[in-house]
Amino acid sequence: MQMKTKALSLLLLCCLALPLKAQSYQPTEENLKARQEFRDKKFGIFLHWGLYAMLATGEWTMTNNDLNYKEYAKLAGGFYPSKFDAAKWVAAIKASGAKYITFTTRHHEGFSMFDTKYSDYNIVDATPFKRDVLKELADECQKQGIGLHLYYSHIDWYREDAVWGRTGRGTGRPNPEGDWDSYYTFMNNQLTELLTNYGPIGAIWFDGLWDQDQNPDFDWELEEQYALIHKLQPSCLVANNHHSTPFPGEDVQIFERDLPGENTAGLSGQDISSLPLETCQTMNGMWGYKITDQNYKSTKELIQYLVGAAVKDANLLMNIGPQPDGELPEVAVQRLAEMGEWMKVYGETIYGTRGGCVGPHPWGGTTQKGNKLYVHILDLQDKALFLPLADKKVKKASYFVDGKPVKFQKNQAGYTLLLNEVPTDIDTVIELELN
Ligand code: H79
Repeated sequence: MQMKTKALSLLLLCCLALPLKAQSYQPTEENLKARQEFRDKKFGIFLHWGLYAMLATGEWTMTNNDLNYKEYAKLAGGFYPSKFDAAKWVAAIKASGAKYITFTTRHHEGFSMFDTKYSDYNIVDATPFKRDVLKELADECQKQGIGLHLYYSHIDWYREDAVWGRTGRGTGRPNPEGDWDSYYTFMNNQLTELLTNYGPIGAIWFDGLWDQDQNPDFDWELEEQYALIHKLQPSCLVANNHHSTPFPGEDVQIFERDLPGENTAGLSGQDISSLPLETCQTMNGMWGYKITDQNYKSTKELIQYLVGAAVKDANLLMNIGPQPDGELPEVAVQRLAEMGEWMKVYGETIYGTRGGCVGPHPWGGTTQKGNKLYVHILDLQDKALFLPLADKKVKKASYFVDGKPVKFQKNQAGYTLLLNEVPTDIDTVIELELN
């Protein structure tokens, strides 16, 4: 009997403690401010760069081809990206109108693209290049006024202390069990370096948690790790690409290869939270440099994807895989420039906005800033466009690009815009002034 009571009270305690623990994260004022600033930025560029660039078949080559970890590591001895120029990268990215760069400091291959004390398997100690590319990038970002976010993999196909999950099982390491305490300490040591030596970091972007999807009880000890990040830089946002709704301690919800609410890639069935949203997407079909992949999305597709994200209240993090010689692919640089031309004209209808009161539709959607509602028409085979704005009063409607008036009619259900012609632009933006 006593045993039973004891067990019951223990159960009760657990039930009480669980939600308490889940609610323990209270973002600071600085963090909340950083979230709003992040939302305002709307557009970032993702850079996937590591030793895998040399093999030119994407960042998953090591596990996909079961490459031996000791053989793979020899790539480092030949890594000399002679054309790397952080100033050139940052300038090309800035020209696109992107407001931040997310850089892979250490991807699943396990190679650190920064100067770290905690492993010699890094770009300074293991390559003839010997330069801390992250430091050069961070300094340039500061100089040219663009944010820097850091991708950090939770999994590692090289380290012997990393616990095996679904991937990286064929790289020849001796022990599937790894040594979690050792690996966890290593990660936190590196995170401390990243948040100490490179100036203000906008976000830490984790990836790899899905690798333990067959072992749902695996304890990644995230809350302590997240707390460390928030302690070191309170305004640094924590994001984790775990393909689930956010966990306590996270400040951003990530989507991979799909806009929130869509799931064409099969990674995004999760509910949408109230946190700032970010969708990452590839500019061709691969994250890391892939020599045979010239299948770049057109500038029109890229702009429409960015607008599609904005009307869904999400940021777009568009990826580029730099080449092994240190340059950004020429096609990517061209796309950046063309997106930038568009953003110079239309940026006002994107930056600093939130998803508008008319939600996403097959024809497009809206963004909103104060009493301005921007109607983004991406695909409409009609001159009339109905907007369900029954509870709003539209004072004025005009083409954003030249200010020319747009006629409109009101009925009980809302407003119908009467355009001069069927829209053919990448994005025909109509600015509505609401009362
Ligand atoms: O860094 C880029 C990719 O290398 C990494 N995330 C982006 C940003 C990534 N690659 N693939 N994925 C993420 C998708 C993961 C797919 C999964 Fe699975 C399908 C995870 C769980 C099911 C692959 C198959 C891993 C486990 C099973």
